[in-house]
Amino acid sequence: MGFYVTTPIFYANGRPHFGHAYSTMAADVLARHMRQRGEDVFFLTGTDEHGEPIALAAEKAGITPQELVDRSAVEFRQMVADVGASNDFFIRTTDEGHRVRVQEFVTRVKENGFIYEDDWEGWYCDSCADYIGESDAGPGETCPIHVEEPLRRVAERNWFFRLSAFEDDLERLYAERPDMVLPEFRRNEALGLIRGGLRDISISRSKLTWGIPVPWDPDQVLYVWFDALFNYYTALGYARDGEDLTERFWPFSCHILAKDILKFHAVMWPAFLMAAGLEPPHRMFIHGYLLMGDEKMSKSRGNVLDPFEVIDTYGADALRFYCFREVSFGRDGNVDLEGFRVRYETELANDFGNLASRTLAMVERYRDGVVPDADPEPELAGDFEGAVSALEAFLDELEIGRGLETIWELVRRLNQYVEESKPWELARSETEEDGRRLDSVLYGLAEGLRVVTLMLHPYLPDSSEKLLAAIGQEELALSEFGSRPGGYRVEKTDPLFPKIEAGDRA
Ligand code: ME8
Repeated sequence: MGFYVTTPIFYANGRPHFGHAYSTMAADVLARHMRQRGEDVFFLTGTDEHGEPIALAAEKAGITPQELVDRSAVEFRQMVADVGASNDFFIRTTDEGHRVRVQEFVTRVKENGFIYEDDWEGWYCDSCADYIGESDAGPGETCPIHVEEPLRRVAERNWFFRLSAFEDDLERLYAERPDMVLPEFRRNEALGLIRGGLRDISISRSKLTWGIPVPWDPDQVLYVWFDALFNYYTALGYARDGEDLTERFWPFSCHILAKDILKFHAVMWPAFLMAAGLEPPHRMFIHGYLLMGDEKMSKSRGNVLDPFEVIDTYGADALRFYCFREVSFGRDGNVDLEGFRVRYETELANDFGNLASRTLAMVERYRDGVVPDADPEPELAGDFEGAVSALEAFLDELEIGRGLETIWELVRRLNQYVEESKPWELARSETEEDGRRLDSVLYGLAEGLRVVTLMLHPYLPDSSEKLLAAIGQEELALSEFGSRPGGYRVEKTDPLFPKIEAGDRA
């Protein structure tokens, strides 16, 4: 069974922002962690390039939609690289491979009897690219989400998807798969939408040309969500030349997304798949919103955290660490520059950076750079018992923040161990017993550092690799405390998380 993790595909009409970076980092932590466990992993991200909002943005900018999405895809690819993501493929919905497969699916859904033609009249929000029910339109016919935007009255002859036919199937699916949608409160929200009754949805647009043509009615293009959601499935068919990955990875997907697109993923997507005769996704995790302090509203503009400036100054690891330490994954949470700096200094530089530099320096000073071949003290070994499986259990539940918290308890425990065992006093002593104890202490510290660094690798890919290289740990697989014998040489490294002077600050 493979492990297939995805981010939403981001709209190619805006600039990449913190929210996009956040979902990408989360998916990356899971992908890297599962690779460490020897799982067969595929990590997908990309851009959503069709639909009215994109056509409108291109018109405004005086360029063609294709030019707009080509530029935007470059920026999103850069964002993905900047946050250190290890994605296996970057899908663009303008890819030919995607288009032909979407056309196949929609044809299959029609053959299965779930698509029909009908007239429609109602409210439409250009920014949502969605129809708004009569009762959902805000006062003065504005969008309930884009409250400033007037809705458009539209009348069209369109193709419709029989979403209403899936109420019972969806209800049954949710009962059979209690953890398909996580966290639980989001699952309940989705169930509420299903139980509230589902309306059929229009899946084509007649006045738009920027999209995938409806195969049997080329004057219309497919509704952008009908096209976009299928990316999770189509990519597997053409991401690797000459190899179809579908059997290996579908339905073992784990979709990462935020609450804004819950309805599309938790209600429509499983229904689309069932209608095409395909397995619904294995899992999806709906995370919260990062609240970043609006430029206009924020009293001190100076405290707004720009993720890309932070990466330039402090590196991607620092940003990844901060996000998953600061905000409980699944909940909304505030992020700001001051909070970032505090965690950088107190946790990354002091807790972890110092633990690493102290440990390596003591092995150098007291044992000429060779970790003693000794047994660890039982108490320290005891504190590491079950640590790897605890981390695995959290990440199996996609609890990225709690996973990091478990690791951090060990980092703190190791620092406390340095204080308690006082290696510098043992080193001054002339007795054989203290010499042996120093061997055990140094072995335990080096071994603890190795184990936590491996566990931290998905969160801090760059700095962990530097440190693992310094201790000659080549394998990235998670490893139990006590499993690497001493007798190996370590090298010092430059500080992993250097002090950033005011002038260098983001
Ligand atoms: O909705 N905090 O694209 P999009 C955390 N193309 N995450 C955030 C966020 C925030 N403040 N703001 C955005 C689309 N996100 C569609 C998706 S999928 C088949 C099609 C993240 O560019 C979060 O993952 O508007 C959210 O779901 C996504 O960006 C929306 O990205």
